[in-house]
Order: sequence, then structure tokens, then C-alpha cells
Amino acid sequence: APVTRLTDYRPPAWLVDHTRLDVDLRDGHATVTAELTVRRNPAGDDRPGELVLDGEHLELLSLSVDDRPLGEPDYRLEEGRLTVPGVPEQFTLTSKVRIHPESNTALEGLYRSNGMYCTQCEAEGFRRITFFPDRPDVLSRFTTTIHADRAAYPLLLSNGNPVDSGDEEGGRHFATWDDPFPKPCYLFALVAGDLACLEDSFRTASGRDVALRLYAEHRDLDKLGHAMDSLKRAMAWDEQVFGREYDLDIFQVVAVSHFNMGAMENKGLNIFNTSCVLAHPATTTDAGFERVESVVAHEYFHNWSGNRVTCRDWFQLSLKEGFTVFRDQEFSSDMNSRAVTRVENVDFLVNHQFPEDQGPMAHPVRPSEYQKIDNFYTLTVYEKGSEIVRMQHELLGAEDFRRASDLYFERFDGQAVTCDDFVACMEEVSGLDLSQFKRWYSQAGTPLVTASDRFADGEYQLTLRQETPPTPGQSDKQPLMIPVKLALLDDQGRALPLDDSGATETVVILRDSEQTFRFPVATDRIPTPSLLRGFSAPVSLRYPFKEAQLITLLAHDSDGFCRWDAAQRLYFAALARIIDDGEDAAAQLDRLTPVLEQVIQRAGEDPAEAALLLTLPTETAVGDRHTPLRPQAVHDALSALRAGLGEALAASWWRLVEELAEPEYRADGEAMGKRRLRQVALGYLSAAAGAGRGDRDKLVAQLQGMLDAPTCMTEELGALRALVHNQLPGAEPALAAFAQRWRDEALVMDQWFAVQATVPGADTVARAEGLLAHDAFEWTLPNRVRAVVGTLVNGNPSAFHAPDGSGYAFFARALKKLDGINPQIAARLANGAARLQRLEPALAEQLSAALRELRPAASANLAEVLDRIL
Ligand code: DPP
Ligand code: ZN
Repeated sequence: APVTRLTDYRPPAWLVDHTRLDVDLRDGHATVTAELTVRRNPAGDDRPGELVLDGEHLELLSLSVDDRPLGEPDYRLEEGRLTVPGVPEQFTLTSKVRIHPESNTALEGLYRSNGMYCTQCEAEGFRRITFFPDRPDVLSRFTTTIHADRAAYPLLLSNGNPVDSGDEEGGRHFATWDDPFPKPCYLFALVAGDLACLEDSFRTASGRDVALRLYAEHRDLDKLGHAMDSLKRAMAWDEQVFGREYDLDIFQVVAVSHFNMGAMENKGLNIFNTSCVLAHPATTTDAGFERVESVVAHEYFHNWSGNRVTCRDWFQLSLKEGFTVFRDQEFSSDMNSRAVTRVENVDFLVNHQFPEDQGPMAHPVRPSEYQKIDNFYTLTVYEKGSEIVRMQHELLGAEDFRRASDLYFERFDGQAVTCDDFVACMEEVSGLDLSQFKRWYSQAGTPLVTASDRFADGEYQLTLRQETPPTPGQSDKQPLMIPVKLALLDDQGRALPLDDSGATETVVILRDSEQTFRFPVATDRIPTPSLLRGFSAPVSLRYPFKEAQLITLLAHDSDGFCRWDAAQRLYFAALARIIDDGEDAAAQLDRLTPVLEQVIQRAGEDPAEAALLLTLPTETAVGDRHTPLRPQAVHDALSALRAGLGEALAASWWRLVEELAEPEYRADGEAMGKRRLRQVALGYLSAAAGAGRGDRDKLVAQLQGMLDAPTCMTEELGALRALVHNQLPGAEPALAAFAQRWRDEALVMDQWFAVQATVPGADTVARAEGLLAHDAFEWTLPNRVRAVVGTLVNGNPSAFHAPDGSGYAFFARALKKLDGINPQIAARLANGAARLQRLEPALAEQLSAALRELRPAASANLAEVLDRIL
């Protein structure tokens, strides 16, 4: 596909003030009539006499300008676009097209899911509905009329407010919706179906009542309560924390089974993947509940950060995504434990975004070019983008940051703007010069910060060096502005005063490639530095911590991130001794068990945090820290260490399992934290049992009991996973019983598939082949494909990298099949091969051969990813 470049941006030549859509839904096809009120953009750079519109997979039935019908050669229809020459300065263009939602398996534009019609237009799906300037800087008022059979589709929804409805001949009906807020077409949405509704209302700060309607299939009506509660909390939070009030009289959310992404923030009519909105304790894990809360909030927050103020072009995607992720993370921090939320977010960034930023897909948060924008809905744009906003929040302080975000929303309301516009507001309010800071948007790669220190005459000297390794297409890197928050701890783990004011925490700003910072401290022993507190910048920090220092940090640091980071460093060090130095796993136990025992002793203070501290890094995370990547060696080391810790600390794990048991389900954070810690304890015991150690019968009985009478899905699925992953007695019958019990619950069945696809070991490839042949497997259902192929490729290294190449063959066959059905999903899954260049040679050769075979027939989406990887 042709390359689109940021430097080629030109303002649109034509504006569309009003868009009147008429969508007629019939069996077998839909007819879309679009009446566009077009005028020349006075701010347009160039003044073409022709109008160019985007359009794909559209059958043009008629076209007219100001009621004058046009036929070829009055217009030109080419691949992906319609050109109309000789248009006046201002006119009405009316087009009528036929489209085929039934056969739309790409799930872009208008399509069907379980008998309903729905849409997904971001980024470039609207061009599959009608001819339009499909770019985010063309904002238009939409009035939409939908016609359909009344019995099959009693509910007809679009953006904005309902303004008209009524019966039509032949048992049909119509509804008209009007959205008073001009919007880019990527925020357009339409739904037609027979759905159940949970209704509630919210009174805004200024006293307006907003109707809240959440829709799902009738069978799922009892799973909407948590999303509704989350929505109301998000609405109140955005008023309090960001001063943002909702603007329409109605806010609707529709749950859809077939969906490429998590959810979509269409104006007044959000459309959600069922996995991000439905929740019930019997069918949804605690992690699922948390995800629903954060995604509901995320999409709601977009109403301001994305919809009222939108992106000028897709290079600015992080303007809305990075900012909105920051907003949803802050919301989750306020609703739950701030320290635990921060660690979860950092864990995700470090173990998923960092690898992206260090591999072939590395790109700046504001990319400079793309072939398919769908491929840039990445962790870099979202998660690193959020960290960039977080650093600005930290640099300005909460108060100025709020004033700057107020200014941003006020100044750019109703406009399509850039990341520079956002930062300009931060600068204007604070008086800070953020010109160097802005390199964070344009420079790809994870900066490496190396710290070294000296202590003499009561002065602690900290030297920080920064370096960003080259990334594809960007070999020269410049120094970034890196805020490093720090404290210094004495032997007892007490934070030392850093200056006369007695402050024990400070932020130093690293701007040059190397700088030294000095702190007079009243101690005679070299202190332990607590660095990058709160993960104050998205960098990889290197410092030669001594084991005793890490133990001090883990036990005493008041910063939650640093405690977790210390635990991680201890684990990575132990694993490196096994993997690189050939030490025995058993030899690590003497060093690690006292550390874990100490965390367990204090677990009652905060079970959720203890669960995080006691969780070993994943195979993927460990693999990423060893070059070349040897997945089997990593798997063996981690399995041995986990089983060893399971056995060595068995008494403590059992005590946790017993003490943390709850006779009845409770939904609050405390109960969730306890369940989480209990699952960690069971995980260790199961690993030991799987290795033939410990009291296996007792453990299996415990797990069976949880499966037979579960208090909630967290327990039930946790027990199933423990049995299956460790190949314990009863695993296969448990799987069969689980499938029997949950066969009608698609989201639970996704978990059933995923549990099996993530059983460690090469044998899982054959098992996964069997899953693809299962009656309940559907290639057209992205959640199901992700559950089998996605989890195996991204979450099961010892299967994916099976020495005989069978995992790669499985992967390539799946990609090929999928690319013909849904190129976006195929391209996304292909990223699972991004570690190709880091693999040991025998594996790399097999993987690249498998991928090369796919290249000739690949879609534009898949081809872009393959070319970067190969
Ligand atoms: N804009 C959506 C979201 O991230 C994804 N398409 O909320
Ligand atoms: Zn978003």
C-alpha cells in the first residue's frame, strides 16, 4: 500500500457542513443515500476544481450534484476513490450506494454480528458505508435515518438525539437521529437489532439529566450492572477531576460479539466488544471486572478527549489515545489502590510496549509515516503516549496540569488539532519550555538510563547517563528530557532528608547525555538509591543494585513501584544465574525463600500488592532479557524455579490458601485482593505438584473442590488453569465439565479455549490444532481467534517456539486463513513474530521461512507488518 507521510499533510480542500444519511437495511444488502452539503475550505491550501471522496467496496447506484444527475464521465470511479470534476464553490452532493453487511467479515464499516447490524468506522471504515472525505479533520453534522424490518430490528440507533420514528409499509419502520455536535466520520455509528436495555440516569454538575442506556443481547441483560456503575462513576469523576460534563441528553452503549478492538467511543453511541462491557461474578474474573471498569471509563472520557477535541490527522492518534489512557489510569487509581494500579500499568508497559519499542515495529508516539493506520493502534501510541502525558502532569503539578487541560478543551473545542497544540497549552499555563520534552513524541525507542554513584564527605553524587538505541528508520537519537524521581534510604530503609527543607523525595531532570546530581546527606554509609519512583519516566534503568539493597527496597521503600521493581530485579537475577550461568534452580532457593517469606508475612497489609510482589515474571518477560532468545531454556528455568519455590514455601502457601478462603463471593477491592493472592499461592503449589513434589493429592482435592462449588469465575477458572497447565490428575475431565457447563457463554468459552492454548510445552501446538477444529471455534469471531491463536503466539513461548517448527507452521496457516477474513486481526496477530531477529538462529530461520511464504498473497495490512519483521 502507498505510504502516507506526516510531512505531506494538507488541510482539506472541501468541507462537509451537514451529512444526511439514509440507511435502508434489507436482507442481502443495504442501500445508503448520503446527502452532503459541501463547500470549499477557505483555509484550504490548494484550490482544486474537483472533489475527491474516499469509498471502498461500494456499488455506486446514482450520483448527483445539486439535483443534477451525473453519469460517467461526469465523475471518475477508481480504486478507493470517487472524483467529481467541475464542481462549484458550494453544492449538495447526493450519492446512493449498495453495500453488503452480511458478507463483511473484516468488521469495518457496516456489518452483522449475531443477527444485529452495527458499525466500526475508526480509523477508515466510514468509506465502506458511503463516499466521503474520510479524514478526521473534516467535521460534519450528521442526521441519520435508518429503515429496517420492525420485528427483527425493533431498535434503531445512531449518534445524538432521537428526533423522529414511525412505521413504514411491509412491517418496516424507521428512526431518525440528529447529532448536534459536528464530528469526523470515524465517530459515526449505527445499530439495528433486537436488544435488551439496562436504563439509568445521571444528573450532571449543572443539573441536566442524562439517560444512560446499555444494550446487549437479551440473555446478557444481567451482565450490564457493573458497566452501568462504572459509567456513572466515570461521569462523576470526569466532572470532579477534569471539569468535563457530558453534553447530550442520552448516552448509549451497545455490546457486540464480533469486534476488532476493545471498544469504540462513537459520539453518544459507544460500541463495545462484549468482553469489555459484560460482567457477572459467575462468568467474569476479577481481572475482567477491572477491565470493564477501565474501558467503560476510557470510552466515556473520549467524549471530551477525542470527540469534542479530535485529531487533525491519524499521526496525532496519541493526542486522544495517550491522553485518554492517562485519564482512565488515573480514574482506576482513584477507584482502586493507586499503588497497585500503577504497578499493573507499568508492568504492562515495560513487558509489552518496551519490546515493541525495541523491535522491528518501533515507531514514535507520533509516527511519521504509515501504510495502514490500523497497524498503529499500538501500545506505543496508547501506553507510552499515556506516560508522556503523565510526565507533563508531573512536571506541571496537578493544579497547573488541570489549568492547562481546561485551556486545551476550551481553546480547541470543536476542532481537529495536534499533539503540538496540546503541549503548547501545557507550556502557556506553566511557563515551562517543553521544546526538548517534545522529542518524546517524535523519537522512537526505549531510552536506557544508566545510573552510577559515589559517596564521599557526606555528599551523595548520582551520575545519570542516557542513550536511546537506534530504531528502524531512526538511527540518530537526541537526548530526551527525563524526570527521575528519587529518594535515598539508609541501612534501616529510612528515607534520608535530601536538603535543608527535610524533603525525602525529589525529582531531577536529566536533559543531557550525562549529568551528575549532588545531595548532601547526613549519614556515614553509602545510601541505597530508590530510583525512578512511581516510574517517573518510561525508561529502562540500569544500576548495579546489590542484593542487600534490593531486599532493603522491597521491605522498606515507601514507593510501590520501587518495591515491585526490587522484587522483579531479584527474580530476574536468579533466573539469569540459571539461564546464563548454568546454576541450578535449587541453588536459588536459599536466597529467594527468605525474601518471599517476608512478603508473605506482611501480606495481610495489602494482599493485592503482595500478589504482585510474589508473582514471577512471565516467560516472555524473561526471554526478552536474554539474547539470543532461547525460549525452551527460559521455560525450563522458570518452571524449575516456580516448582522449587512452591515446594520450599509449601507451608506458607497452604496457610494463605486457607486463611484467604472466603465462604461467599464479595465484589469489593479487599475481597478481590485476597482472591488474587490466593490464586498466586495455588499457582506455586500447583507448579510443585506438576513437578511431582509436595502433597499432590491434597492440592488436587482443593482445586476440584473449587471447580465443583465455585464462589465465582475467578476461583473456577483459576482452579481449572492450575489443573490443566500443570497436567494434574482430573484436568481433562475438568475441561469437559467446564465446557458442558459454559457452552452457551461465549466469553467463558473464550477462556476455556485460552486455558488450553496456553498449556506450556510443544505438545500444545497439536492441541491447538484440535481447538481450531472444535465446533465452537469460529474464524470470523475475533475474540475466539485471539483466545486460541493470540494466546498461543503471545503467551505461550514454549509452544510457539516448539523446536520442530510446528508452532510456526500453525501460526502461518492461521494467519493465511485469517487474512482472507479479517486483515486487521491478521496483521495484529502477525506482531507475535516481532521477536524473530532475537531468536536463536535455528528457530529464526524456521520462523522467517514460514512468514516469507505468506508475503506474496498478504493483504496490505498484513504485508506492512511482515515487511517490517522480515
Ligand atoms: N478509539 C478506540 C479506543 O481506543 C479504539 N478504536 O478507545
Ligand atoms: Zn481510546
